[in-house]
Parts: sequence; structure tokens; C-alpha cells
Amino acid sequence: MHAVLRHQPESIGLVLDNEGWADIVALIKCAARHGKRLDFAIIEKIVDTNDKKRFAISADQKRIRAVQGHSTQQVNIRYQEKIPPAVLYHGTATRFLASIFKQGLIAGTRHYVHLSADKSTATKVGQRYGKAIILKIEAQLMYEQGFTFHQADNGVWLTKTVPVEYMSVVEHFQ
Ligand code: HQG
Repeated sequence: MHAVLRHQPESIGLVLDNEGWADIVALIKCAARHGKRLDFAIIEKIVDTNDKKRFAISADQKRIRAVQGHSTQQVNIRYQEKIPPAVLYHGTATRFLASIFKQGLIAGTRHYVHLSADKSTATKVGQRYGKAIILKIEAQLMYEQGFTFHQADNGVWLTKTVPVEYMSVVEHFQ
């Protein structure tokens, strides 16, 4: 479900609205046409057991969406602005550091740079790409200087970009 609700809904002919919602009946039909059997109970179980609470079902139980992490241009979620804590963390791999300290953190294919409130989450995120390294982000200072922050329903912090002057490497984080 990650792939179709965040990245390539068109791969199974699914349409998401601006806020990322897909009609659950449509998702079941589109998935079936592509050889994947789903029903409401299976979908509900995926949502409930997802390790990072990536998905949400609407209050009327008719729609489903991923709460963050999108790259598809079909979606442009209007997240509420939220005042960030003093610092946030970004986990990345050591091999990206030179480029990050040249360009700042950029969202790449996703819509936002992803930040977390704790170092252990950041470590796990960074390990996906190699030897993890954590950057400390002066989030409050960024906020005071006009940058906008959001928090997705699963707790992940989002911002469009982090310029180099707001980041520093966290030593001895493990
Ligand atoms: C890096 C997972 C070079 C950035 C996780 C990251 C997260 C740069 C990679 C969520 C750069 C992008 C997001 C620059 C940033 N030069 N590299 N200027 N700026 N990068 O996967 O933050 O399982 O798109 O450090 O748990 O790693 O998908 O972003 O290493 O919450 O739910 O470019 O994805 O969640 O990689 O991870 P990603 P991310 P899910």
C-alpha cells in the first residue's frame, strides 16, 4: 500500500485527492485488477499494525491515506503549521554529508524534509542508506526566522528545506 498511497497510485489506476485520500472501494477494485486481493478487514489490519502508523482511515471509514512521505504530484496535503521544539533531528548516511553541507537538506523526491524529535528515530532513518549520522537542526531558530514546520499525524516533523547554517553533526549518538 505504501507505493500506491504515496508514490505511484497510477500504477494500479488509483486516484488520490489533494489531501491524499483514496476511496477504499476503489483501492480494493484497483488492487484486485492488479492481482492483489484486499478487503476492508485486511486494510484495517495493515493500518492498525503498521510500525510507523503510516496510514489513516477517515472517520466515515470510506477513505484511506498515507499521513506523510508522499512523492506523487497528485497530492498536496495542507498540513497545519506547528511551532517546533527547540531542536529536531535528521538521520542520514555519512556518504550524503558533503552534499548536505553544500546544499542544505532538500526534500528530493518527497514533498518535505523529514525530521524527528528524538535521536533514536533519526538513527533508524539514517541506517536505511548506510552508516548513520545524525544532524541536529535548530528548529526553533528556523521558526523564528520565518521557516514553516508541520507535524504529520504519526509524529514525523516536516519542513521544506533546512539551510546549512541551522544544522550541526551530533557526535556520539548511539
Ligand atoms: C538525503 C522513512 C544529499 C537525506 C523514514 C536522506 C522517514 C541529501 C535522503 C522518511 C540532501 C532522502 C523519510 C542533499 C537530503 N544531498 N543527500 N542536499 N538532502 N539528503 O527516504 O528523510 O518508511 O526521501 O538525508 O522513516 O531518509 O518511508 O528521506 O537520506 O520518516 O515511512 O536524501 O522515510 O519512512 O531519503 O526518510 P528519503 P528520509 P517510511
